[in-house]
Amino acid sequence: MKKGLVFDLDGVITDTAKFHFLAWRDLGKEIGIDVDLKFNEQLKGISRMDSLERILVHGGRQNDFTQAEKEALAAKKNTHYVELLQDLTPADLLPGVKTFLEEAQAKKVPCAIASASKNAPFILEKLGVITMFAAIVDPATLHKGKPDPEIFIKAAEMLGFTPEECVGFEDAQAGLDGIKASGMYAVGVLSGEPLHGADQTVHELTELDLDQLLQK
Ligand code: B16
Ligand code: MG
Repeated sequence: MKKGLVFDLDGVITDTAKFHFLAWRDLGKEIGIDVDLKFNEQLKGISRMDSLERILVHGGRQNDFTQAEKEALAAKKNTHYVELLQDLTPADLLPGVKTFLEEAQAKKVPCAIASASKNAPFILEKLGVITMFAAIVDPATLHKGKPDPEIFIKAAEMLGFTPEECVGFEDAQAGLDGIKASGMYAVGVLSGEPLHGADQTVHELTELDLDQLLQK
């Protein structure tokens, strides 16, 4: 019997990948690196600094910047990304999310957010669902990013459960690998690219029956 639900944010609760893409693409242009939609797939679930490192390697410029310069580049991307987030509203929740969270709340099944994004609290405020989460892991407190299971283990701990007592939801392969490595039951949310190793996959949360899921 499962007792808690642990959600990734980008790609599960809302689709902010398109804004990450626009912000990285523009930053890439400034430093002569082409970031296209296909390459952007590799950045899903990956932290801001690790995403920048991947972009620099992709463009063969991994040795061209000091740490301070890299931090300035990442900050610039984030400023642009946050600008793009200003118009987010509850209408930007992915299909079925609101109903699913409301059902969990009614059944007293606590929910947590395990997102690599340092902007998660701001995004959840904009979407009008921040009060539906009993815990939000602060990615700044982590030692390792996804696919390491640390963020999922921490989320379960914050809910007061073991990972085995939780269901995790992810749209990215790195995150899904982290969920499985933590010991949680993994629901993969498909958004184009196939996902490997999920216990169950759906295209949207409307396909799920919460009672059945809690029996897993
Ligand atoms: P930030 P998730 C991840 O969110 C995104 O998928 C990834 O593209 C992004 O680089 C990362 O958050 C960090 O975001 O720059 O806002 O701190 O999928 O883990 O919810
Ligand atoms: Mg995601």
